[in-house]
Amino acid sequence: MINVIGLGYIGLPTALMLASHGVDVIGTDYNEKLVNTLKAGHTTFKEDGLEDLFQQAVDAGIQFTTDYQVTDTYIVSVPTPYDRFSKKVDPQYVVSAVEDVIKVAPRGATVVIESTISPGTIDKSVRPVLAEKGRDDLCLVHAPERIIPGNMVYELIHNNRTVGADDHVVGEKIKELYSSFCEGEIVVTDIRTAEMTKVVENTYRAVNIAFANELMKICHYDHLDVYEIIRICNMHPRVNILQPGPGVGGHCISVDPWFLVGDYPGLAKVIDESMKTNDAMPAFVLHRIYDIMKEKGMKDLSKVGLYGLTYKENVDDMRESPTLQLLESQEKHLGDPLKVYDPLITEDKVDNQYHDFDQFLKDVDIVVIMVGHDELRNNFDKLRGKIVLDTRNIYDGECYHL
Ligand code: SAJ
Repeated sequence: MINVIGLGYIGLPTALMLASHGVDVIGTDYNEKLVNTLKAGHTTFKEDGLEDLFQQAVDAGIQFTTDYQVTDTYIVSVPTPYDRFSKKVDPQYVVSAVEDVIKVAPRGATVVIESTISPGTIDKSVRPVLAEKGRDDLCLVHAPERIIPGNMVYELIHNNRTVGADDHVVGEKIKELYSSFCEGEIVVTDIRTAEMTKVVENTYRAVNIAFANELMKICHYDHLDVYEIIRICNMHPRVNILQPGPGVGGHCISVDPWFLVGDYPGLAKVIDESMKTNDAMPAFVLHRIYDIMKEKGMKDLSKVGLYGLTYKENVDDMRESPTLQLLESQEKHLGDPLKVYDPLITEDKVDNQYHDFDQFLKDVDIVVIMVGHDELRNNFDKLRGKIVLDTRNIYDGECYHL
């Protein structure tokens, strides 16, 4: 039996995937409300294919509980927040999950950490816990997840994976476990290499997006079309530039690269600048809004509406969302709060939030496209007659760009 600890964005789909592929799974989370929701037969967030997968796992006998189980394999997928000041990873949830596992784990059990951690975290924060409790018999593995919100179920099956282990035999055993559902290649390596690869993958993307954002500013300054330039450059066989945007959100690309800056401050210079470039994008969008208002002779900020609150299209996840960052930076200017609408955020999360697209459009003159949800792409005709600032380069009508 596998005990999956932490039933959030990564732990839940992983537990469901294992269960629906014939593995005996018990999912544990300390959040009683979440466990009760799952027990009542409901998923806790929206994701393509998750409902079906949930049903298959339930039919296969998956169980949910707040208790840690006595078993030979644990998969820990709890959050790893970062300290905004030091930029370092905060491993408190991983450490406390491991402490709880230690209390029940039989001798020789394997503890797989899936949570993203900065290079060296297992040596610095997890091994000392095992040593202190006299549990060096436990086998440690780091198997970082790689799935992208919005396409998680597909990617769980098709992505390649990395498994880092102290002991190659244990690594191979865990590789076999993931092979129950993963059709991609699974590389077995050591723990420090696995830790580093995960953070490097997200850093590569963050630096590439920062490059695109910088190109956008250069092109904006010189009245060039950055999207056309990137499109043409990407026709070169060895060039693949990502897209500029209103900022970088989510719990990965906007967070993980800071671990490298925090741990290697004198060395991670390109990464540091890239993160600052991306973090400055929401304020840049705000400046563009002010420019447009000035050009149109408008003074009333309450006539400006932001479309989209999530960190990217077609997910209901608001973590580190550029829209939230923009609102935060606007508050500092003490202006009237901007209006906001997102079809995927049904609860009230910010001031002046709308839950009806038509009412939102009725009340604003400027629409800022922050997120390209399908709802918007299918309703572009509703934007006709509005002043549109499109930060995602998706709108087919006349509009402003970044
Ligand atoms: N973004 C841009 N321009 C682009 C692409 C993205 O501005 O060209 C923005 C998005 O709008 C969003 C942010 O970047 O705000 C991040 O979105 P994303 O879709 O690029 O990535 P995430 O954070 O949803 O998922 C990433 C993935 N990592 C990589 O592609 C290297 C995923 O595979 C990881 O599993 C995930 O991070 C994670 O958990 O680490």
